Amino acid sequence: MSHNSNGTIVKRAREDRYQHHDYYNLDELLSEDHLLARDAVRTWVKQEVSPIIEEYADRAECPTHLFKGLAEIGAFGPSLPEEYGGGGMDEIAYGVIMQELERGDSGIRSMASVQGSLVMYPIYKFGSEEQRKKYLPKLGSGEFIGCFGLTEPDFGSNPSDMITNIRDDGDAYILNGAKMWITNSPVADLAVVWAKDEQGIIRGMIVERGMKGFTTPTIHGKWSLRASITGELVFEDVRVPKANLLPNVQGLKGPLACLSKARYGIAWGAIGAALDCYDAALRYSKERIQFGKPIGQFQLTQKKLAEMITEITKAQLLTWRLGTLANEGRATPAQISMAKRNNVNMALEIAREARQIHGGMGITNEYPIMRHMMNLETVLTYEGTHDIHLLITGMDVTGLNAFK
Ligand code: TGC
Ligand code: FAD
Repeated sequence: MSHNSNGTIVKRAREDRYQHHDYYNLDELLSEDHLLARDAVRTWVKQEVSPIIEEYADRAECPTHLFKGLAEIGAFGPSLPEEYGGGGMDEIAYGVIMQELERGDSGIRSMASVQGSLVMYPIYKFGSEEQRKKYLPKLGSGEFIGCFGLTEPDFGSNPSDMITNIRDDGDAYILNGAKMWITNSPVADLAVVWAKDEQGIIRGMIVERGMKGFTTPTIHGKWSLRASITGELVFEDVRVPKANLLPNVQGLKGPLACLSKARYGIAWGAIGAALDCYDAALRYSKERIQFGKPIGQFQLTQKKLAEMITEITKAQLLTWRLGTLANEGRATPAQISMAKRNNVNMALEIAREARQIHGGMGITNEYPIMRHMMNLETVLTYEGTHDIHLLITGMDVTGLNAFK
């Protein structure tokens, strides 16, 4: 912020002074391809996201023009095969891309997570060859925008109780119900929707904008993820052609497999948000003088910064190992839950500490801290809440199920 001659506050684009932090030389564990992908996305974020993000978040508006750019930098399905619109890279490349996007803003990472892991992935994994050919190249290039409908107004953490349903009607299914809190729904061309059939089995299907009875109202009033657009999906006797049913999966494991893919990306993404807060706080601690010294010279500030980089480094190691396991096809859903839970909570705590280091300035959009902090409140909740992931770990280590 600055003031004009009338004393009015004038907003200006925040300068992105982010510098790389790699305390344990973890870059040495990355391949040339990983580093190239990461640096390309970092440059894109500095050029395209940082100059506009505060203003879009302030207006609670999604920078939808960035969908095309996200496609161009390969952010949609980085680890899906190239012939199906993906990037043909490995899981660590996918991770570092998500990290850089979320360093810019969790909402921008969300745009990519949903498109790649929650829309392209289920069509690739569970769709017919016709569905793959029809939708994936257009999703990969950003020509189509997709969304993922699992959560309902009355069923969030327990999607298995969903009431959205389909009924057989000759060459189509009749879809009824509603989905809530759906990222990108108001701007989506298509939705991957999970609904129960007449036998009560969860099935996935592709619902296209324009189908009669299908609407996507916007949810307003969010104080978090303000640069991401969120809405509902409402189905009133929507005729969905049988050709749109995903043929190759039945049951909750379908959507949960997509969530595993997206939660993995979030585990990496959260490190990006944490790094951005740490970077800003470290710089501020050297520039801000109180009691005649930089505040970074006070032991209490050093404790905050030392703990931040320690937690970031632990999260980086956890995630790198998870990525290695994922590349070998050995990352379990419970391991992914542990990383998502740990890293998002770590990032939120770092955002809070970084805000303190910035004093009053920390609450302004002169710095990215408060925006990251507010975003991370959503990230802590979506894709499985902090406590749900704890219970997944608890179930894994005890063999006892706290949900049932
Ligand atoms: P449960 O009986 O445990 O499991 C049902 C079947 O699914 C299998 N499974 C998984 N498969 C793949 N990946 C996973 N992560 C899996 N977790 C479980 C499981 O083996 C079983 O298979 P089978 O063959 O026996 O049928 O199911 P449950 O009903 O007891 O639920 C367990 C629970 C609570 C962990 C699950 O419902 C859950 O994860 N709840 C949280 C819901 C959630 O995460 N919602 C996210 C909505 S999407 C979203 O937030 C997008 S935000 C996007 C953005 O903007 O970035
Ligand atoms: P609830 O399930 O009602 O939980 C409320 C509280 O109860 C939480 O603290 C939870 O941990 C706790 N709780 C619940 N069950 C238990 C238990 N067994 N033991 C202990 N505690 C428990 N969903 C989609 O399908 N697609 C999307 O694209 C999508 N995008 C989203 C975007 C945003 C901005 C937000 C906020 C959410 C989005 N979601 C999306 C929904 C998200 O996944 C849910 O909000 C989340 O799964 C939690 O569900 P809920 O909000 O209904 O909370």
